[in-house]
Amino acid sequence: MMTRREALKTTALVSAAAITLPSALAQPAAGGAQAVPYTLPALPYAFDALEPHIDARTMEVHHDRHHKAYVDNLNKAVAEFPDVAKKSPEELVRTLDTVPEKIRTAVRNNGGGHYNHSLFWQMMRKGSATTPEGAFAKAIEKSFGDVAAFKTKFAEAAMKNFGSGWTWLTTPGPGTGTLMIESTANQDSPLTMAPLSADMKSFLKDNEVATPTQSAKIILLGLDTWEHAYYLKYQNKRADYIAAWWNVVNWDFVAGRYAQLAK
Ligand code: MN3
Repeated sequence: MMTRREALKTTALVSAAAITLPSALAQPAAGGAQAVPYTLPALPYAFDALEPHIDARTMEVHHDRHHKAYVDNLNKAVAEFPDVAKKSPEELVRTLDTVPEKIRTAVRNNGGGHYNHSLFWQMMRKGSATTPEGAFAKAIEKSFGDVAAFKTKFAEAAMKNFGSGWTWLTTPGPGTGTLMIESTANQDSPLTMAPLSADMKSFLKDNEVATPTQSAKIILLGLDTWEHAYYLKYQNKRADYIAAWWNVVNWDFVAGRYAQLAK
């Protein structure tokens, strides 16, 4: 139960956020709840759509509880920071350095969690397995030899990522035609740039080079290797989860992102 003082404080925070947010972002929430800047996207398929590879109970808990918690905690973190709340989840992780220090860790964890999961649901689909095609298939061949070799390397990286995190297929930027496999810890995003060292900052300044504010990297595919993504069905057998996950990868979505964003 909330005390009266807490309830007043919550109401005040929510009201302040609702007043200062641009109207386009004040999405009407169902059930008469207060509008918030970030909302949980619906799963693009039923909880049991990915059976038997990813079980319905895991999908339900993962989406309705874990992803929802990231969204709720992100909204709490930005409640008093309307300039931050204006940014899309992708902008948040691309420009994490500019987020006020007071809420940077909360945005890193929960903004990252919201963005990563919003992509992850779309990277899977119900139905028969497909294979990479078109320009994206050519890029896979150029970077890894063939699709089988890519899958082996990706699975190895996902197995090596100790603890909770994600493994990603990214490209350094549009037009490079290069693909990379990389892993991040927790809900960190490969789109977040490492902070520049003082030496690098002064080098850039001395050479009159503008300090880069965000990376040009693009995410094509991501695999959630947190135990909450597989423990109910696979327990400690992450390798089995990864092997099963290839059956539900939505290659059309991944190839579409490549064709649209990275060519
Ligand atoms: Mn997860």
